[in-house]
Amino acid sequence: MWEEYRTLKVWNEKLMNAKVLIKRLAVALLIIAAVLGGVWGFGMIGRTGMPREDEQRPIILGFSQLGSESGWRIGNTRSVVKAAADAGIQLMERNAEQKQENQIKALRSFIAYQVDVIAFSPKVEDGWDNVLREAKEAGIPVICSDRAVKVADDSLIACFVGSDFYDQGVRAGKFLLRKMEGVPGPIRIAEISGTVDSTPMRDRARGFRDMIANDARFEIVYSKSGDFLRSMGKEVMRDILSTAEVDVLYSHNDAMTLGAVESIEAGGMIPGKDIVIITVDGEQGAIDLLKQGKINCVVECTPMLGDIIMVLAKKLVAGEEIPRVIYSEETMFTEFDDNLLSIPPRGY
Ligand code: GYE
Repeated sequence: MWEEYRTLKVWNEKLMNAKVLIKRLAVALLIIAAVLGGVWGFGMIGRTGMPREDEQRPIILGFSQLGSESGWRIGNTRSVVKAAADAGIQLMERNAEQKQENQIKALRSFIAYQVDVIAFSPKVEDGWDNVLREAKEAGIPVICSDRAVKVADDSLIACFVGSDFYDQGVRAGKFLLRKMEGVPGPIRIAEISGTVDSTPMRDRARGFRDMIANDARFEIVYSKSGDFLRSMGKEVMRDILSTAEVDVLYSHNDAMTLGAVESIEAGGMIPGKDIVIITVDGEQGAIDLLKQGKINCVVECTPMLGDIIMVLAKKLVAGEEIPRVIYSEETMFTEFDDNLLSIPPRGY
């Protein structure tokens, strides 16, 4: 019986020691959790749990691309992907196939993943307030690249980087004024506009109209959206030729213009001669037609925004000040240029 008692006593002691050990372990774990919680609270660790200031962990950039509707868009995506690789930035790229709801989903997935920065090309200007507020609440800065948004609170966006679309419209108008010097009116214009409610569509239309507004010879007799698609450009031009007499085509992007030229030729007319053609973007296909005299003016809009986006992303993560708006340097190519044939390859 003593023996049993001693054994029991030994087991009891062992049990007690084990209990003490477990308690100590629990306390230690609690302390570690508290310390980690504190560190997290003060943001000393990046959103993916690794020390952000530790160069080991690359910046994570969530990029929502709106689609692949034109050579311009494909060139833009390629520019962002290459620039991220060159800058050592980890890129999460989502293609929204032209749907705003897909872009909103993509932005929400970036917020859930806790990326360091978001950049996106908003298909249209309106309808972003809620998701951008969520990004702000998550402490994730957002760059608008290529197209802009209209939001109630400007602080939801860190900056806009892209083209001055209004100025592109103005330059298109300036070319037309020069082209039509001494030509009696009426001069009937057809416009194939871009994606409805997108910044390039709104501002290219406004800049062009403001430039020709004071010249009574000009009349816009037809205007319809081709959604920046070649197929739609072809279709809308067919409709123009069957419904209106026009002297000038103002097309908001080269993809639609290439489609429109097909319809003009199919209609037995000579593009660039029977109908003066003004287009925007500067894709290789349009420059080639300009060199052939089938297009009269190409207003440049560069898709090469990748490098500047990476510079801005690094500055934002470092907490540095950045400009609210950064416009690309751009030019235009017209039939009046002497060196048309020596325009170097466009790369998109
Ligand atoms: O002009 C067009 C593309 O947002 C500037 O979108 C861009 C426009 C570009 O589909 O080709």
